[in-house]
Amino acid sequence: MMISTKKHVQQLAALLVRKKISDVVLCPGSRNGPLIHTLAGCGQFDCRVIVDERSAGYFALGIAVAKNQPVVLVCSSGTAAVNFAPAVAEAFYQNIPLVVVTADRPAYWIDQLENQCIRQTDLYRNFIRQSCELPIEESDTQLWSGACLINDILNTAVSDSPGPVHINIPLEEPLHQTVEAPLPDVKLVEQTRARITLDENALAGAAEHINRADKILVLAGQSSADADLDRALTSFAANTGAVVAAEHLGNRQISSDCCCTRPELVLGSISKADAAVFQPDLLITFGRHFVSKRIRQYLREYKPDRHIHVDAGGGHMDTYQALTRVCAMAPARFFEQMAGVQIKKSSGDYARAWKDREKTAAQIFKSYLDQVPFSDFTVCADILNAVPQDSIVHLGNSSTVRYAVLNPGIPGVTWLGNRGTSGIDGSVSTAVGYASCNSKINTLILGDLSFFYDSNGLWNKYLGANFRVILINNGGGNIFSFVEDIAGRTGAANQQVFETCFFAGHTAKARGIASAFGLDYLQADSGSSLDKALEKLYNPDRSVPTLLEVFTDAPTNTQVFKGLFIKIKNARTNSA
Ligand SMILES: Cc1ncc(C[n+]2csc(CCOP(=O)(O)OP(=O)(O)O)c2C)c(N)n1
Repeated sequence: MMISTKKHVQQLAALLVRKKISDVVLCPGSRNGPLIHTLAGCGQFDCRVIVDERSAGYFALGIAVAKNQPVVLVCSSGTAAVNFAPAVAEAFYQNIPLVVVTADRPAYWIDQLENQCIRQTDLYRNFIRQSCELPIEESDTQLWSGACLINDILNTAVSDSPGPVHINIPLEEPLHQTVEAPLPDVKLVEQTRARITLDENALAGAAEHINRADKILVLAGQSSADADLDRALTSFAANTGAVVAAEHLGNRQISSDCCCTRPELVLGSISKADAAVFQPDLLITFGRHFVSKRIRQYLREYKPDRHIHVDAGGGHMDTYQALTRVCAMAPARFFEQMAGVQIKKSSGDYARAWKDREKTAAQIFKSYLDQVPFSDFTVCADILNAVPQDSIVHLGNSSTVRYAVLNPGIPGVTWLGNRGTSGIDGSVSTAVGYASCNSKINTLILGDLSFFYDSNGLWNKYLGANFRVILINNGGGNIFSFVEDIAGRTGAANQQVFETCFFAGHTAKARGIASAFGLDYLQADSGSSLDKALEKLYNPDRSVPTLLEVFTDAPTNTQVFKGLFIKIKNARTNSA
């Protein structure tokens, strides 16, 4: 095997192998030559190459989510490293392990008018789990120190509470000297993972809180599939009468008797008169972000007496300004233990209230859907009706994800989205990275600004026949028309500012981009053309990645979206 002569780089590669981290995304450059020579040359890594670093970062994130394993991300110096920042931030807020490796000039050349050279030390300091800088000298002491730093940082990346880590490597010329040699034997520091459980006292305390609460609400934030967690959660809810509210991105597969999968519909129906019915005595949360803004507003106003947040990393997430306890353990372990404690039998009234309300709101949703004109709302429902079971759906930020969570779930579907920071800059790249790791159908649904922003995500060799993009082109950022303060105030005061500076109206179409990057192109602009296009899109014989562009009318979309919640709320007021 041919590897770089740089010894710190050799050690890094050797330790990655020892830690079983084998997925790599390389971005071309010269300063990172030693890394490229070694990682691509030693034959022990699965290397992909992506030119655009912003896209590469998100692509790597998609692989890390798909494989539930750390992915190494390598770039040259300068703005190349800065372009990783959005994906690093997303990884930080979603607890996704990325091992970011940036090549750098030696410290003495920084700010000395050297080319492609910026201050890279601690570049991601506000959203990185751990950072280090390897020594430049190759003495035994410096190699020992380098190995210690790498062991420490890789152990963080593979811990039970993972996240992105950054290794900055100053490299002196010559950069491209290679040697035919195996990776070196290197000092390995292993890590023992402990299984954290609650002791008897903590269990008795928790049982007491549960027994004191008549109304227990569990909020399952964005998470990945976990059968152990689902089992434990189902028995916990059955024993305690708790209701579990889980949006699609929560990826929970639990009994529908206790699970409310469309909490946004329930929240949209709550009025002042019946608000107290849904107020929990005890709130238990786990997972990451919730899409629903209504749930945050509601729980901040109607606070629970107690709020327990369960998080392996022990994060203090006081989202509802009512946090009373943090349980630093895996949610599956927490609910397994909770399901085993002595708990008084619940009446089940609270869970029934949520489920009944969800049922009524779902009926209103359905009849509304049948009445309203072709719009993003009907398009999203049609798409989700057509999505194959047991496939992957990637939701773009902005209105797509909001429409999606109003719809029923789909059996066997895994739901994904960059909700860590809700950026519109990496949805395509993340979905392409994820899709490159499996053979299931992967559908990315997103808006036009999000699509054009990250269309470079299609510029790589890893697009497979399993990849489908559905671009809902409403000519701008339609979401801003839903925000009363923006559309209502700015729009009324200065329509032109709204149209150009918020909505960012445009007439771009995606056909040319599809052809540039080798995707088949379909389009639709009505209910019937959409049905036909969806049939073609999901035809089992389809053997090329395909983009379906659906054209809708922004003012109609806004009217239809706002009308739904008026309908749901009015139905309650009329029946109260
Ligand atoms: C990187 C980044 N820049 C800006 C924003 C602010 N933002 C949120 S939604 C949005 C508009 C998105 O428009 P589009 O993708 O067309 O979806 P639509 O609103 O039409 O559903 C913008 C600019 C963001 N979330 N992320």
